[in-house]
Amino acid sequence: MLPNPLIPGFNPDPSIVLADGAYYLVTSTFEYLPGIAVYRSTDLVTWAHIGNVATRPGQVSVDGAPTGGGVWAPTIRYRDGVFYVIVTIAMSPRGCVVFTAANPAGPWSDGITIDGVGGIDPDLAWDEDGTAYVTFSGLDTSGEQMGQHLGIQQVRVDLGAGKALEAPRSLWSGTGLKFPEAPHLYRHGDYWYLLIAEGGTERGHGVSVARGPSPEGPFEGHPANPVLSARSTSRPIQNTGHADLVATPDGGTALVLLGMRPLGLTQAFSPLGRETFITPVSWADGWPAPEPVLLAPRDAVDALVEEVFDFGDPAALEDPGWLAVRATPGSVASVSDGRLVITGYAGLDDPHPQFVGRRQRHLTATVSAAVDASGGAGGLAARYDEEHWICLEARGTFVTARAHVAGVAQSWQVTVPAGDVELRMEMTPPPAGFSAAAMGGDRIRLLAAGTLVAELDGRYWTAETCASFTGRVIGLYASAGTVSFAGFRYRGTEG
Ligand code: 6LW
Repeated sequence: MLPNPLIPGFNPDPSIVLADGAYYLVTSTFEYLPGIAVYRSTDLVTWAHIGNVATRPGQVSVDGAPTGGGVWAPTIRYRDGVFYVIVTIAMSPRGCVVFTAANPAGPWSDGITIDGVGGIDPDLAWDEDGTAYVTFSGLDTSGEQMGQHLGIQQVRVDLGAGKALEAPRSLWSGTGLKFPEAPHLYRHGDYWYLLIAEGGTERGHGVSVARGPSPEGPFEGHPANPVLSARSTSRPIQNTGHADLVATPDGGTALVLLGMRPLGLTQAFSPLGRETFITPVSWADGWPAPEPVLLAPRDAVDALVEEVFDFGDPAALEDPGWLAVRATPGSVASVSDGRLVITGYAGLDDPHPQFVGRRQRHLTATVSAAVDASGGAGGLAARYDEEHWICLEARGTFVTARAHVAGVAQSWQVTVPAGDVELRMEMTPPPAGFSAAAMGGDRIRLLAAGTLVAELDGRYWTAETCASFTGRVIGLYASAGTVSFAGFRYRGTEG
C-alpha cells in the first residue's frame, strides 16, 4: 500500500513523470523561493527533496507577485533525455514558462516564455509525430478580463521559438462544475485521455476525465464524472483533485493529486494546507477508475522525522527545503561561525520579511531554535502570509509571543536570562470529545526558555482561515538589528 500523505506539508498541484526507472514530482511554491520543489523516488514510497527548479530569482520573477500569486501548478515531462517543466507564473510578467534540465536536481534553464498561451495550469504533451501541445485552463488572472474563464484550451507550440502556432482552441471542459483546470493529456492504449480538475480547489474539488482519438479530441466525457471526489464525505482527506497519472512499479496506474487533512469535529481546519497524495487506478472499459484517497500513515520506522541544523556546516542553507518570501534563503540569511545570522529591517507583516523557514509536514510537530537577540529583535515564526502568523520574538532579555490574524493582534511577554534562549513551538491535533477546542484546529503551544508563553487554537493559521493556496511554513526571522541562531530543530510524527 502506498503511503498517504505521499509528500506532506505545503505541496499542492503535484505533477509526476517516470524517467529511466525513477519518479520525479514537482509542486507549486507561489511567492516563495526557491520555486517549484522537485522530489525523487524509485518506488513511489520513499521520496527525497532533490532540488528546486527556480533557484535564481529571475527564473520566476515573483518579487512583485501578490501573495498567493506567482508559481502555480507546474507540469513535469520527459522526452529524449530532457526534463521539461511548464508552469504559469501567475500575476507576473513571465506568464507561461518552460524550463529544461538534463538532471532534475538542477540546474534548470532560465526558462522561455511561450507567447500566445494565457490562462493557468499548462500541460505539455507530444503526439507520435513530435508535435508539442500545450493544454491549459483558460482563466484570466489579470487585466480587464480578470476572472473570465474560457474552459480548457489548447494550442500547438514551437517550444524552441517560445510561441503558440495557432489561436487557442476550446476542448472538453468537464461536467459544468466551477473552475475546469489542471488539464493533463496522455496517450494510453487506443485513446488520448484528458484529465482535469473541476469544482474548485476547496471541498468541492474533483477529477473528471474524457477520451478521444487524437490529442486535439474530439473528447467524450466519462458518463460518471467526476470519477474522483471527496466532496460531501467524511473521509479524512478532503479537497482531492488536481491529479496526474503515472505508471506504478508493479505495472499498474496511480494518480498523484492534492488534498487536505482538515482537523476538528466538523473537519474545518487544515494546518498544513494542500499536500500531495496518491491513489491506485484500475482500468474498466477503457476508462481510468481511481480509488477514493485513503489515509495511510507511514509505519513506526518512518513516522518520526527529526531534522537538526546546528549551523556548524556553512552549507546548511543549501538544503533544498529552506524557503524565503519573494527572495532566496541565501539572500535573507547567512551562516558563519556555527550560527545563522539574519539582519532585519521589517516585520512579519511586510511582503518581504527577513524570514527563512521550512514546511510544517506533520500534524504533531515541535520546532525549536536557540536565539541570541542581544543585537536586535527576532526569533521563531510560523506563517501563512503577511496577515496570518505567530511568533516568539526575542529582544534583549524579553520574549514576546505575537499572534496576528487578518488585522487582529495579541501579544504576551516574559523575561528570559541573557545569552542564547530556546524558543519552541509545539503543534498537536485538537483533543477528542465535544468541546470548543475539539471543533478547532491544532493546539499550538509557544514556549521561551522552557516557560509556556501562550497556548493558541491553530484554526487561525490554516488554509481555510487564511483562504490560502500555500501552507504553514515555520522558521527563523529578524525584524530589527542583527540576530543569530545557534540551531534549528524540527521534529514531526505522523502518530
Ligand atoms: C492552481 C489551480 C487552482 O493553478 O489553484 O484553484 C491554483 N485552482 O489549479 C494554485 O494552486
